[in-house]
Amino acid sequence: MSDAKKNLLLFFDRPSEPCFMQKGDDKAVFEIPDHYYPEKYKTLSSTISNRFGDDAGRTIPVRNIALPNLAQPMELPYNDQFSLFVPKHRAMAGKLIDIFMGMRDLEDLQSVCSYCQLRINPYMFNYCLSVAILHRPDTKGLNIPTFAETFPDKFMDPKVFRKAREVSNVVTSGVRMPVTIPVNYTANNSEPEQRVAYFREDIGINLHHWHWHLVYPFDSADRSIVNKDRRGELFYYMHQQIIARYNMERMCNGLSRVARYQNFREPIEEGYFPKLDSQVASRAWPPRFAGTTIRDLDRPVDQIRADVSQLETWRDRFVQAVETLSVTLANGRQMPLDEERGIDILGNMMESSIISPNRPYYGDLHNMGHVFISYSHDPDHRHLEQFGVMGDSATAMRDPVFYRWHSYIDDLFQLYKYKLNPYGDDKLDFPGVRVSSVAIEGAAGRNTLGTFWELSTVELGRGLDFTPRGSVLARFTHLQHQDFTYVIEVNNTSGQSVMGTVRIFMAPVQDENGALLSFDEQRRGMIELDKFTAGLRPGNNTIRHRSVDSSVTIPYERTFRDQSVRPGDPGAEESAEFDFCGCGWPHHMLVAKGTQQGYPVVLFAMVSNWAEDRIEQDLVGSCNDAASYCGIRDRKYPDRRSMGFPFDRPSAAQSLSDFLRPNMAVQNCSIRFTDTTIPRQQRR
Ligand code: CUO
Repeated sequence: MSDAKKNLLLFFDRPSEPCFMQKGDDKAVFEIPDHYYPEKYKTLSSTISNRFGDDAGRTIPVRNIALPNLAQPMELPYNDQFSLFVPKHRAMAGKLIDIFMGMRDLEDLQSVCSYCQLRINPYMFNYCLSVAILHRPDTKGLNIPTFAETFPDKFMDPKVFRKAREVSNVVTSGVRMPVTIPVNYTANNSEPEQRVAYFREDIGINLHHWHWHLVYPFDSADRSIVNKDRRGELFYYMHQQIIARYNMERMCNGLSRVARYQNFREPIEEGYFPKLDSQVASRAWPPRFAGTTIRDLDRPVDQIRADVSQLETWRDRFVQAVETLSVTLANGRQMPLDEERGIDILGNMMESSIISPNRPYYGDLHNMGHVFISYSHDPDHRHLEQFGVMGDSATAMRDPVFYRWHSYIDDLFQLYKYKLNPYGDDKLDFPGVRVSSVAIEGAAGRNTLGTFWELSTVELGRGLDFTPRGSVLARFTHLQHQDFTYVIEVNNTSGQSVMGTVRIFMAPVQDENGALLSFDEQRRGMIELDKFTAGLRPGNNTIRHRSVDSSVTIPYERTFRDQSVRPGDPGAEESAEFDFCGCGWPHHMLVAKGTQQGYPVVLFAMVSNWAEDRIEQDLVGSCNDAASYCGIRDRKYPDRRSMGFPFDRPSAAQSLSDFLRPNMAVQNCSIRFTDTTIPRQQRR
């Protein structure tokens, strides 16, 4: 790999330290042209380069180029928070992404990065550089560090960093002492919502969400970066699945399913106190008190002036489009919402991006909802406070209100789904293919899933600017489940070999009061666990498929990967697995927690006709093992059916067994939780 390419990664190392200081394990120093030094360092520039250059492991000469106009991205103060949901920030980031995308080669990109790194808000700089690396042809295969490594402050209790400072000089047998992140540190048991804090505050879940929004950005002059295959539908589906998962998690913990945030004039019941510090802003993230109502925003610093009534107007227009199955375009013409494209168009309208239809009319409902909620503690900036965790895709999922908001957003999408005709046999059945049973085998016993707490260790060294160089290990506890295998018995009576798509879902059986769920509620609570292709010989076939190969998740090692153990060069054969594909639900959260008595769930498997599902495309070199929620980079979504098929539409069936066709099977299972904590290393 060329040095210029590899050197780009140094910009992620100790992100708020200037790039003329030593970076990376080999103490590399960028030798920048004199006029790149910001004013405050200028008089010192020769001293600086001597000071950091003398014992540098290597120096990287930076090309002197004619710099582009950076005025717009530089408007965001260096120490402020950065939010993709804030329109002004979005526009600035879009501009900077375009600048990075437009650099004619890697040397020029490196040069403009070195200039920007010294001036531009570190969060925004990192976001834009990540998007550019993901989308430039000449940076393909470059493996950007996970966000938790670069900015661990967005994911962890700040006490960790104080302790990290303390222990960073204490070395035991060559390894620093790990710092332990406490469990359940944001509230005590008087707050019922705390029972699902392990889900909301899971580092892997928050990384997934951040990554998803990184892979699907909404602003750029280069439409191809935004206009990805079925992007709007994926926005709907990935967030719908988050809600389905959260609801099951809540019911496992004796809580009701999440209540929607649908009346913008009413207070939000619960508060949230994030207990996170921003290292860049040197500030604590603001809390939201219980009973807070969103108010009209007037924050000149963020160029935001918006009334709550605007949200209502946008909502009404969205609903009107759904009711009439038609979108009013800017030129006054109507665009129908048909079965093929409808949900995708609505998804783009709701999330709102440069590919949304008639943005001035349909507005920016989802993003501005995040903005209103995240400024509800200081809507007119009189207290000079920045936005709360709902304003940042890396932290939003920590807050209970995230789920209230997205539950409402999901309801608006469901209004549309209820307008569609139920699937008929022609779509559901696969004549000649009969699924006689589905079962789970694993250490917890047949048709039982075992869950427990696991104690893991992550490396934070790269993101901690204040510690002496080297490794800082943080130890934290998260949910985990025992590996298991799906066993599906299929009879192929067609007389010839065929290919099938196996679709596996899981849903709750009872509601929060112990009553059986109606089929419609159960359908909406279906959680996708896996989807894969299987060849079926004539006669009986036993399909065995391991849980660790789920199309929904990425392996634990990828969520929390340590770059230093990466094999080979990016793009090289041996490192293909390790290459950048950080989007994907974290595998340790595949299964809900369950209960100690055993939480009843139903497992569903169907085999659909692959000849009708398939998308012809070359997947070589792509990262495609977590496609269900993330799609595949630069490729089409690898399934022709609607996302969530066959449960994305209402059905006339009264129960799941009514719904079943011969190519489907169900199995009652239970999730049994054991309240023990097992160190990850011991399990391997
Ligand atoms: Cu992912 Cu609201 O879209 O946070």
